[in-house]
Amino acid sequence: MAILPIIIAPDVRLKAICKPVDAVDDAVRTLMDDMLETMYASHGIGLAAAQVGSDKRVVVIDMSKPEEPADPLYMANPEIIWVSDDDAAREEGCLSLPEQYSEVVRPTAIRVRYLDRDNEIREFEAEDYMAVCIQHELDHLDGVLFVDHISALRRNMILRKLTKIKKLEAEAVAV
Ligand code: GNR
Ligand code: NI
Repeated sequence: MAILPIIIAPDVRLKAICKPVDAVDDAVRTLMDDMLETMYASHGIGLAAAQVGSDKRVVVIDMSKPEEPADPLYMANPEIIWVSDDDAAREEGCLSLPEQYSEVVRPTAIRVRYLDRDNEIREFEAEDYMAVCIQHELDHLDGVLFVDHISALRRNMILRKLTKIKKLEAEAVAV
């Protein structure tokens, strides 16, 4: 397993439409394992392949609490096949937008279909925070970040802040 660098926005690699996997084979399982290790190392609850520079439609999620045993969920080619009529606003963060948070309005419940780590088709219904996390991760596969769901004013404020931090960090490395 390996911890991979997480791409920080703004970055064109976070805007790409990712490609479906043909099947969950050993190469995809290695990607999933590396993503999970990277996610745990960053204390995230989900990670999409695009965030570590892959163009695959692959997501990992673990919403277990720190004191609970790990409960990893591995998804390839996930699709949302049903959403509830009711929406709710919840605060979101993103490992690719460090220390930036905004309320995002999304359906409160969803049904998702995907290929699991053993290449088996599975589906289940999720609500509340799990539904938020799945929708957030699936957005990444289509180049969508949580800031794309908020006002342009607030989005640009966050992206400008990150651009500034990146510039300062690049200068610090250059010295
Ligand atoms: O770790 C994460 N926390 C989080 C909190 C609220 C809503 C979504 C998320 S996902 C995020 C990790 C991440 O960036 N996944 O793409
Ligand atoms: Ni994210």
